[in-house]
Amino acid sequence: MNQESKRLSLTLLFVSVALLGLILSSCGGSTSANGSSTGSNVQALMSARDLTEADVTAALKTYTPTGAKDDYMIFASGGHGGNVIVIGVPSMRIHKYIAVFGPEPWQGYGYGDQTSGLLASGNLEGEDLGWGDVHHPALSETAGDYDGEYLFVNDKANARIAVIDLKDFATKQIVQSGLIESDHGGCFVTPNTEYIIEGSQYPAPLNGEYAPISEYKTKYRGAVIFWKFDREKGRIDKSSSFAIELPPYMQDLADAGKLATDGWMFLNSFNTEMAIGGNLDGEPPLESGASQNDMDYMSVINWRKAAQVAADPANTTMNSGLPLISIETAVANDLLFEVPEPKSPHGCDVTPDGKEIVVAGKLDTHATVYNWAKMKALIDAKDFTGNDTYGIPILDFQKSIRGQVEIGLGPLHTQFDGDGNAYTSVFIETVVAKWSLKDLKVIEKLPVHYNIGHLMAAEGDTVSPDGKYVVAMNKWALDRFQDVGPLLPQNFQLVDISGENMQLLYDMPLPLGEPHYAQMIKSDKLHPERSYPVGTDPLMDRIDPFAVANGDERIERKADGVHVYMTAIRSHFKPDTISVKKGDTVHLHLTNVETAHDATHGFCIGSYNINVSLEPGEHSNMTFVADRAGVFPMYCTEFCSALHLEMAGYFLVEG
Ligand code: K7E
Ligand code: CUA
Repeated sequence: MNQESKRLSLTLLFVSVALLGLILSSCGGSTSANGSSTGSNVQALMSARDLTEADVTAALKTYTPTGAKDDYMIFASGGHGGNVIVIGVPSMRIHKYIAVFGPEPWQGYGYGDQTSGLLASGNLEGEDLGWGDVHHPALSETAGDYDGEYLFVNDKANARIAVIDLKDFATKQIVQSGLIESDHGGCFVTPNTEYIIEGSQYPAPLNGEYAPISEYKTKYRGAVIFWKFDREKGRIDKSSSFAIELPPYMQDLADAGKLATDGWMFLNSFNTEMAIGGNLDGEPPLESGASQNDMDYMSVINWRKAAQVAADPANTTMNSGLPLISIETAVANDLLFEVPEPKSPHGCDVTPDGKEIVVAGKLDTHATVYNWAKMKALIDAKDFTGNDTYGIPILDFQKSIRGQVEIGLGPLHTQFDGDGNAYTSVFIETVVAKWSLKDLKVIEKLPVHYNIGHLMAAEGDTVSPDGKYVVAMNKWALDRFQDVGPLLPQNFQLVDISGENMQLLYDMPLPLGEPHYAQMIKSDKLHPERSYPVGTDPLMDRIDPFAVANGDERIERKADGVHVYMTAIRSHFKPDTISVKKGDTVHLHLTNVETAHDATHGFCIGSYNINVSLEPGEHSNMTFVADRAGVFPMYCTEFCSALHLEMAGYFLVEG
C-alpha cells in the first residue's frame, strides 16, 4: 500500500468511526450540540430504511463518492458472454466489459476489418464461433506478483486462449491449438509469465481426430499446453510453445508453482475411473461412473525441465504445429508424477510462499495440504508406490501431505491473505471458511448467498496477498434480488476480511455470466493509456498503413474497389457524402484524428452492418460490397458533442 492510499484509508476509517460514534451517541439520546442534527438525520434514515449498525458500517466501507476511485480492480470472467468484466472494489461498480471471444457492438468489436479478423482467427475449421465459455482470467506476473501489464483468459468450450493488453484493455490475440477439444486448467501463468498454461478438460483423440468411444483408454488423451509469451511483442509465440500428453482423466484446475515450487505446476484430475457414460445403454451415467474411486490424481509437472526437453526435436512429435512430449518421454525424463487426491477434486491452489498446495474436493469434506518439501524428497529418492495405467509414477498420499482441514460440505477453491490464513469456498454448505494455514483449523465460517463457486482475494494469487477483501462468486441468487424472470443474475458478495470477523459488505447482481473466476489487482498497478497516437490500429499496435491525416481525406477508385479515406473530428466526418455504384467493393479507411481523452466517435451505416468505435487516435478499416442500391444515412453513434446529431452524412449506392 502506498502512502497516499494508506492515508486515505486511515481517513476513511476515522470518518467511519466518527460517524458511527455520532450515530451511537444519538441513539443514546446524547445532546451533543454539533452532532445531534446529523446524528438524528442518520438515525432517521436508518429507521426509515430499516438499517442496522452493521449495515451502516458496511455502507461506509463501500460508499464511493462521485469522483473518488476504487482501490482495487477485479477482472472477472464473463462466462458465456465470452468477455471480461472489470469491477471496482470496494464500490463494486462495473467499469468495463472487455470483448474477447464474441462481438461487442459498443466497442465495435467484431465489425471492422481488424477485430472481425481477430475473431475469425479464433474460429475452428471454418465454424464461426460467436461465443466463448470464459473461466479463468490470469493477470501477468513479474516475480510472482501481478504487474498490471496483460490479462489472459481461456475459453473452455473451444479450447482457446486470448491475450488482453492492459495498456488499452483490449484483446490482441486469440490462439487455438487444434490439439485439444476443451480446456479448463487455464489460464495460469508462470511467475514471470514465461508461459501461459492451458490444460485440457474432456479427453478426446488429439488433433481433432476421430476414434470410437470404446477406444477411450487407448485413443483419447488429455494434454497441457505451455504457450510461450513474448512480453516484448505482447503476443503468444506459438513457435516456442510446447505441450505434454496426459492420460484420459478429466484434468481440472491447475496452478503454477512459485518461490519454493518455481518451475513446477500442479494439475488436478477427476474421472481417473475413465468412465464414459452410456446411460441410454444401461451403463451408469458419467457422473456416477466418475465418482467411484476414493482417490483421483493430481499431476505434478516439472515445466522448466519440460521446456528443455521439448527444445530437442528428438524428444517430441509435432501435433497441430506444437511439439508434444509423450507420456512415455515425460516419465523417462522425470517430468510427470501423480499424487493421489481425495475424491473428485476441484480447486488446486499454491500457497503464497509456494511451499504447499491446497486441494479441495467436491465430494470430500476436507481441504488437503500437500507439502512440497515432502513431495520433492519422494521424487528425488524415486520413492513411488507404483505407476498408473499409463506408467506415470505415483507418490504416496500420506507421505506427501502435511495434513487435512475439516472444512465442510463441498469445498472448492482456496485463496489467501497476507497473515497466514486461507479462505475456502464451500459450495454445498454455502459459506466462506476461513482457516489457519499454521495449525489447519477452521477459524470462522461466513454464510454467503448462495452456493459459492470461486472466491477471490485482493492480490490473492500472488506471492504477497493484500488481505482486506474477499469476493464470493455465488452461483445461485434465489431471494437476494428483485425477480427478473427464471434466469437470475449471479451474486458477487464483497467481504471485508481485515477485521477480527469477516463482514459481508455488498451484494452485486451480475447480469452477465456465468462468471467463474476473477483476479483482483491493486488499482495503482494499472497504467492504461488515455488515447492512441493518431492513426493507430490497436490490434497491430502500429500506425495503420491506411491511416488518414487531417487534410488528407479523399476518395480513390482503384482496381480493387473504391477507397474512401475519411477522418472523424467533432462534429463531422470528412467526406460526409460517399457515392458508389452497386457491386463496388468499398474500403472505408477512417481515422479519429482527435487526441482529447474520451473523445470517442462511433461510425455506422445502417443496414450494411457497419459499426465501429473509434477511440481518440484510433484508425479502423471496413471492407464490404455495396450489393444493394439505395441511400443510406451514416452517422456518429457516440454522443460526442453538442452537434453530435449533425455528425452524419450519406452513403449512396447507385443501382
Ligand atoms: Cu467454475 Cu474454476 Cu471453471 Cu470452480 S470453475 S466453480
Ligand atoms: Cu461523433 Cu457523435
